Amino acid sequence: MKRSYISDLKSGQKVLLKGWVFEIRELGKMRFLLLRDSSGIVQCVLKQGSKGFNEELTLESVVSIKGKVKNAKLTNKELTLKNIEIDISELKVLNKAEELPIQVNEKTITTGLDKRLDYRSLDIRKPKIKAIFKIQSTIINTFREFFYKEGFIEIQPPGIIATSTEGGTDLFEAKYFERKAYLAQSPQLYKQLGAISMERVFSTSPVWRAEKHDTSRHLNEARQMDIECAFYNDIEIMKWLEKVVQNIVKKILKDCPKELEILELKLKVPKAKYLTYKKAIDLLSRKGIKIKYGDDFEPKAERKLCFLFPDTIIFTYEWPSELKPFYIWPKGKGVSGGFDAVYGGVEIASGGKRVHIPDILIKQLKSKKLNPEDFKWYIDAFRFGAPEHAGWSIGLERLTQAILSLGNIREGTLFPRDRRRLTP
Ligand code: AMO
Repeated sequence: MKRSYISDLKSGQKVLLKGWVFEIRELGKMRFLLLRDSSGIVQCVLKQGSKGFNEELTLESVVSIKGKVKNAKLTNKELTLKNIEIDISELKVLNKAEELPIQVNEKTITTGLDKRLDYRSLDIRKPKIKAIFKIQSTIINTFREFFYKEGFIEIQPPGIIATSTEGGTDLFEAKYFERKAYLAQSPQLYKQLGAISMERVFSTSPVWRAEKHDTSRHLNEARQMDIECAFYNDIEIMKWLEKVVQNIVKKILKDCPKELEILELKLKVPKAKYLTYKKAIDLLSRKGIKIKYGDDFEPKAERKLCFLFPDTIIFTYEWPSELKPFYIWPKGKGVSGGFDAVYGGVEIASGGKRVHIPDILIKQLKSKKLNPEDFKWYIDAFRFGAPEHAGWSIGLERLTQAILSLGNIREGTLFPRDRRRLTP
């Protein structure tokens, strides 16, 4: 008999189901269990006399069930199919689960995040948690599809690098035969070389940052969704970010209504607001945030911007050069072609127009106290016909956090890596 999935069940069918035991209720001569597979949850009824009635059942055991689909009217099980149940003719325990260290079927999640992360493979069985990762999968897939359709080439940048890109202090060192190497902090330099040669490129890649932050917004391993585009400037490239984030939210609304319901979220396709860094500083100071020209945005300032412009991606552009990395184009008078984007209370992306002139690049590196010799391969690449170009990077976990209003970025990270956590 071919296996059926719970979401495909129709009344009257004889079916074989496989899945996990989500809930058990014993009522003397009847045993009710909720069976969960990747497509849903269904109530199954096991009557005395049916094959397998005497099997020892534990929560999360893997079972196979043969039975008939019957009409039913279930009211109280929000996640369970409401109009049908399974009359079991045979139940087999395929792999019995031991006593669970965390509860999978808790109605509201009360187990602490740390403990849940210790047993993450159980945690992600919870419909609420699985919903987060279904949506995250929709986010990254929509990003890919969007730029692929726009004629961008997906590139695979290296994960082991020789020099820092985002500042020297937060690199993880690795032994590379006789030399020292680092884990990539970003695909930055490589996507630029991709763009000056292939014009439009994108990538989705893990990045590693040895930042000592222990915050609800920082990870030591994150995933970035990057684009880089030749013949574009900072202003033009921001539009791509606006469009793709709007598309991502539209796609979630279309493809994940069940997940949004489970997460009790009402999403809106965001608008976009563009402010120069200077205007943003003026506005924030007028609204009571202690900030002056030359300051980075503290989390409080980012949250304030999001409060002032709800359901909006807020772009702040023309940041001071001193606050941006060496590869960001200097527009003059200390102003750069660098920008940030905040949404849902957090910074989700940053980017800008790049330096494509070797002499300016050398000057910028020196001004950031970096040694141009270390970047020779990169600088030299711009000597052989390099167009102006621009790009940006969205943090996947940050965007998940923003869209789903997650209090902690770890909630949107399958197996987070932070200062204290290297397993599971
Ligand atoms: P930046 O360092 O701002 O820029 O990173 C871009 C985006 O990546 C995410 N991100 C992080 N997410 C979680 N934990 C972290 N520690 C972390 N660090 C970064 C954020 C951030 O906005 N190369 C440039 C981008 C470019 O100019 O194209 C860069 O990496 O969402």
